[in-house]
Order: sequence, then structure tokens, then C-alpha cells
Amino acid sequence: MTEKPFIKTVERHFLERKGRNPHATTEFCWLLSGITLATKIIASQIQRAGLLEIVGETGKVNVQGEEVQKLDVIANDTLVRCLGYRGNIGLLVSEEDEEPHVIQDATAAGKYTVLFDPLDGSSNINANVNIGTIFSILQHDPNAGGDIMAHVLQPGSKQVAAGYVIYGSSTVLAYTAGYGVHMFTLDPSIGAFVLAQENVRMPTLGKTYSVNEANSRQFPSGVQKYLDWVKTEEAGYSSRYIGSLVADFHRTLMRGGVFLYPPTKKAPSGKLRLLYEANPLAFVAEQAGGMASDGQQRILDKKPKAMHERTPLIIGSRDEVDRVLYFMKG
Ligand code: AHM
Ligand code: MG
Repeated sequence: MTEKPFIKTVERHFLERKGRNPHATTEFCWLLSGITLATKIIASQIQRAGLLEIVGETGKVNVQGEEVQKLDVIANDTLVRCLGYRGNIGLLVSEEDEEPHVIQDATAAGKYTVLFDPLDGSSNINANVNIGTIFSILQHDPNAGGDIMAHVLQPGSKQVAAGYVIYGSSTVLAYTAGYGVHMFTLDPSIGAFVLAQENVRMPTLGKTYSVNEANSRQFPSGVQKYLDWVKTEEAGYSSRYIGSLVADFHRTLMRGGVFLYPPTKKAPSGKLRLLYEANPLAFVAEQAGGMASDGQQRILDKKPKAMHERTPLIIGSRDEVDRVLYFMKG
């Protein structure tokens, strides 16, 4: 008789999919454990940030034109260090770095590219608001040869795995490698991400909309009409906006609803980044039964043109995203 495991870690859960998921290999698991190690280190730094005096800005501005926080740098360095020696990674792409880190050539050995936003929502750090790490994993394109950008600029539909870690009242990791979304909670007493929920499903409906409404006058007219409609008595919606994509998405995944970051005059292509924010969350959303669009097309079908490309994002419960698109088609 095989005994029920005492606890199920991310790595064990993933390896149990051997045979069912072509990517569930020991080699890939080694990569995944680089992400769990890095995010455990980041979680512990965030928890002690005030004590370690690592709260605040570095005084530098990143490639995106945003103030770099001390914890942004720590999170980025931690991910690069933990993933840099995994052996099977060729390229690392970070929101914080202008160029990809080339670890090794795109050979059989360096066959994965990991793209990440090391600390999403970092402008919220000083207010003790939830923040997160978002990651996307691509396999090298066998036709791309030595063309680094061709390996990086693949549509989201090519992602092998993706997920996020939210540093909140507890630290939670959600990932998909196709075949559903699975969630793990960090047990600090043993230092492991332990299975909390398998095959998480996003409710198909949810009367919560999440958007930075201060920008609403700059939104496309269809989005403005949608926002007028949600405020009617008959619609009966509530509004929730944290301003940390990971946190707003996590709530939407668990409770249902829709998150929007439409184009504005200041950011005509939207604010959020396609490769390491929209794509991974779109993969998670779809695997949980939800939907993600840029207003014109499915996020996962977009062919990226640049590493730090931005995109409008409408993501969440299937029927709620559909409703926004209906108003946009107007
Ligand atoms: P960041 O990756 O630099 O933290 O920026 C992205 C963040 C998202 O977490 C969040 O959804 C968005 O920016 C909030 O933007 P705004 O302050 O314009 O509402
Ligand atoms: Mg971000």
C-alpha cells in the first residue's frame, strides 16, 4: 500500500504529472525549484524589509522609466542568481534589465528562457501592500538558431509554464504548465511551498471590476460606456483596485470579476508588459477557465515585437471579459 504523502511540494506535485504532461521532467523540475528557492528568499527579505532597512528607492530609474526600489534590485538579483546556474536555462529576461541575460547558447542544454517581473507592484512596498513575482517559461525556438530575440519574442501561446507568487498575508504560488492551475502556500516553519488547491477554477461571473478609474477620461469610449454601465443600480457591481497586478489578478482568479488596464493618452499601448506580466497571467487565466484580451485579440495570440512591449489588458472571468469586449465593439 502506498501511503498518502504527508505534504505535497510544488516539485513533487509537478513530477507526479510525468507521462501526462510532456514538460513534467526531472530536468524541468530543477528549473522550477530555482523559482521556488528565489521566491522564498524574496519573501523572507520582504517580511524583514523594514528591519533590514531595504525599504525605499535606490535613486535610479529603470528601462521602463520607473523609480527602482531597493527591493526591486534584491528580487532581480535573487532570481538571476538562483536561475543562472540551473543548467538548462539559456536566457533570462527581466523587467529590470534592458537586455536579456545570456547564460548559455540555445542548445539542448540551454533550452529554456525564463522571463520575469521580479517584484510587481513595487511602488506599493512602502505602504505594506501585497506585491508579487510573475514568471513565464518558454522553450527555445528550434528554428531561431543564434538569434536571441527570436527565442524571446514568441507568442504567449508557446509558454511551457507560467505563474506568480504573491507576498501577502501568506505567500502563495500559483502555476500552470498546461493541464490546469495549481496553488501552493509557503509554510515558513518548513520552508516549502505546500499544495493548497489543485485545478483552481475562476468563476465564470463575478460582479467586481478592477481598474485605475482616475484614468477613465482617457480610456477608449467603449470602456467608458462599460464603466458607466457597471455603476447602474441594475448592474450592481463593486469596485476593487489594489494597484498591484498580481494581487488584483489573484483576487479575480479566486472570486471572479474583471481587471482592466486599458490604453490611456499617457500610455497609448497600455501600461502592462506583454512578455512577463500579461502573457503569464493570461496563461493562468485561460487554464483556470478565464479569458484575457487586449481589446482586439487574445493576449496569447499576440506576436511580440519588443522585449519590454506594453499591452492593454482585460483579464478575468470569461463572461465579464466578454461583456467588456461587447461594450468596446459598441
Ligand atoms: P510594476 O511592475 O513596475 O510594479 O508596474 C506595474 C503595476 C501593476 O502591478 C499594476 O497593475 C499597475 O502597475 C498599476 O498602475 P497604476 O498605478 O497606473 O494604476
Ligand atoms: Mg509589474
